[in-house]
Amino acid sequence: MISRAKSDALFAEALNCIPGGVNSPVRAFRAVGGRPFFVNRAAGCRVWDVDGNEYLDYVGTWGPAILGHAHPKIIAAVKAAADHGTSFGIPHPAEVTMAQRLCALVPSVQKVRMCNSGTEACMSAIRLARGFTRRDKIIKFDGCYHGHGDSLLVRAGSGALTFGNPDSAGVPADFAKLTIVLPFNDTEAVKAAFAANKNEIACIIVEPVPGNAGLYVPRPGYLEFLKQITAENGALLIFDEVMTGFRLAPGGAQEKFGIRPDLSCFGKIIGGGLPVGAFGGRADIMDYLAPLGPVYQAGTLSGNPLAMAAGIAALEELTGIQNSEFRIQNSENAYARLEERGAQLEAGMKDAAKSAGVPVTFNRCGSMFCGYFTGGPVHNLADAMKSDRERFKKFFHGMLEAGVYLAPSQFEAGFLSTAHGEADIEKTVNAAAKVMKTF
Ligand code: HOZ
Repeated sequence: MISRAKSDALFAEALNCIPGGVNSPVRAFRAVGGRPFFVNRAAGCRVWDVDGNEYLDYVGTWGPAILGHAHPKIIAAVKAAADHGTSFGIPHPAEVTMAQRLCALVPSVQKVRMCNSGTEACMSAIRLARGFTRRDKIIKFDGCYHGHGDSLLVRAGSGALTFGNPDSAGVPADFAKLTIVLPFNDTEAVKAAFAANKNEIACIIVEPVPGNAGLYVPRPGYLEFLKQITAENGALLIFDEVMTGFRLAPGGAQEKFGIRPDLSCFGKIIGGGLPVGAFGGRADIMDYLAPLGPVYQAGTLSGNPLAMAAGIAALEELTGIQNSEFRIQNSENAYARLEERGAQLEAGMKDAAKSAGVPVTFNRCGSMFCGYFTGGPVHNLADAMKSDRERFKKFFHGMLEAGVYLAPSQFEAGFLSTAHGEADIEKTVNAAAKVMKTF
């Protein structure tokens, strides 16, 4: 067993002054047992804990670290921005640059507003959809997680699901009543909901590739269907691309699948590791926001100069975007590299499971992935729940002992970065094969 004495001592202190010892529930390791390690530093695809142990990291700060940790261009951009001040609450040029880049990269985004987290982005997009349509009800999908806003913490994924509180205490029943929850990938359920709630549904919010109950992908035609049925019923389609944005393609899942939602929510990658969120879409809808329109939304730190600098540097490095014109770097196309590593990981994990005789369904979309300990396909939350979570716990701890850090819950996606090399994936797959052979 590797020693984590310093981490354990810090966690004991943390428990006295932070609820559960953590600032976000999944980090507490409660779904897998044991105690979290405390990180000292991170670089590329590796993190080091305060005891000096090294881990290959597949959490990537839950998605933002697509270029690996502490990317030199991002660090330099943040340092340079900090020299000019850390927050202004007054418009500054980097906000315009960021907005121009988001509009240039994401096909459906004509106007965009920055905020401070993915949660804020989704809350704000929902309010905007309700204000624009003058309707109150919304549709979300079982196991999708759109941050911790009241209307959205209903049958939610991520930590809410991990800890068995998909309907959080503290959300008034009257709010929850306005949220219609349906199974993902089921067209009939959506048709029935629109038929039963004529002219009452403001929007559908969906993670186009749900990554908060592990990872599963939309069936062919499903996202097109959502676009069509919302349009036919005067409702809006909101893509929550907090995870998938700039990850599955420069223009996110909407580019990959060729769909134009009415509104989209972003976070993670566009902050380059600093706290950030954004929501954007059709200009006529976005212009409903204050100060132009009647829907209020605001934030002291929105468009923060450090977050803008980090995010712009990340987007430039990842996509090659320059000014409002951009090019995808052909020589070292980051997305091709991510796909290559993803395919290597998928093939290796499937082989490892097969040779150990362990039923595993390995879902992957580009650089996002999840292995479920079940033999059957996983298309929705009900399928995901069939995974053997006792096996996942064993697997998680076995991998951690081998120096590979996976998300400490079955119901989170794994993330690859451009810093993961062939040898790193090979090491991971070999470790997985060894761990599974002990089952
Ligand atoms: N909600 C995040 C995963 N889907 C977890 C964030 C964190 O713990 O940092």
